[in-house]
Amino acid sequence: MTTSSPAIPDIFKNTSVSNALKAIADKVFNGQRISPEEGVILYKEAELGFLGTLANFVREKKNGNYVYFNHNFHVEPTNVCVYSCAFCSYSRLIKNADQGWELSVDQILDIVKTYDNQDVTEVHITGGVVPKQDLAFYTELFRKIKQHRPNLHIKALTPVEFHYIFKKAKLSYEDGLKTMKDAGLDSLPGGGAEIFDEQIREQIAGGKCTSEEWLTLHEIWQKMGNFSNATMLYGHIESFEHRIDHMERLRQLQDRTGGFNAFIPLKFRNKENAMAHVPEVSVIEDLRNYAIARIYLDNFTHIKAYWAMIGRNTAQLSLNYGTDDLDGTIDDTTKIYSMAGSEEQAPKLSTQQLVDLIQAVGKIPVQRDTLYNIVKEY
Ligand code: V47
Ligand code: SF4
Repeated sequence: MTTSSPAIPDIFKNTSVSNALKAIADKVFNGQRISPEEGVILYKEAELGFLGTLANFVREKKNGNYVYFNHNFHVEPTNVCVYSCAFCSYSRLIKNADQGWELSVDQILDIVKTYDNQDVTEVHITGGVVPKQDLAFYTELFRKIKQHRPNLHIKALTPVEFHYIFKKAKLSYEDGLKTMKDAGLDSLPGGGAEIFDEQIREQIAGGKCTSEEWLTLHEIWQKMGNFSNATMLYGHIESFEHRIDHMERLRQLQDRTGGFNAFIPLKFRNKENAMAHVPEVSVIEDLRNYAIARIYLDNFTHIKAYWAMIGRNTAQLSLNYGTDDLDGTIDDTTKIYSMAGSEEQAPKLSTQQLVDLIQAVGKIPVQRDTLYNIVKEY
């Protein structure tokens, strides 16, 4: 969907806006890509109103007034994990496995079957990393889900799990991903990206797949003709430069493949984890971050506000700061964010609640499937 280019709004001709910001606005309104240096200037200098105007312009060019959501549910096969990321409130170390859960293939299938009479289109499967949940486990699980419900889109696992599972199975990334796809895997969620800067990653998520490995796995998957999402964990010990570096690496990969559906900024929540002493950023910073992501990632069609993590009120506000997607109904099936201190302690929204929330800010609700095919416009 496209709209014609407007005249530069008067607020940007005002002398209180620096020449550097005016030059960035000029580029954005002319459909030109901004540089990493300009991205950092936006983080350091631009106020929220300025960013909102630019982000809205880009958003409307790409998605008009549409706001997308889907009917989905999550399955978290385990909250036990061989890793111990400092920001994670959810996982239990493998030595404390008795404090966690580890579902079997049949237990997961039973959860999937509880949705038999509901019009969900997607199951999102991800959780901790444990030796038992290996290649055989996931291929059996995907096959059984597809046998039971062939049209249910399986969005599952991240490079964190793939790297661990394929290494153990002595498979190359190519062969491993092909095996997963043959078993029924449809697309990849965006998790495990955290922050790509190697030094910060080592401090908050040391030991799991590297940034290079995360990007390589997505590149191979996408070059096989498939789609995936990308996330960025922000608002902890990273700098603005690190956020731009993260988005720059994604923008370059997207130029090569076009395989990312959506970018999902994830706000660091600080409850009951090893980084509880790090304060959370403000809602203003959340909105600025969404807007800069929308401006910077000119080759991503969708920016998702994941309401289970950010809370429905901030997610709703963000629709005027560049986001166009709210994820889905979720049905109270994820614990990752409630355990980390999200406002949403039992994340579940009905279609009507999502529709009302979107219409209240003057936008058009659109139910989609995982690949953004339109199911219904409201
Ligand atoms: O990689 C964990 C994040 C991610 C915390 O692709 C935390 O559609 C904030 O990737 N504070 C997993 N974030 C979830 C994820 C996701 C969620 C929704 C939709 C999609 C999609 C993907 O959750 C992890 C990590 O970055 N996370 N703990 C925390 N304390
Ligand atoms: Fe494990 Fe993922 Fe938590 Fe890290 S973020 S400890 S990989 S469950």
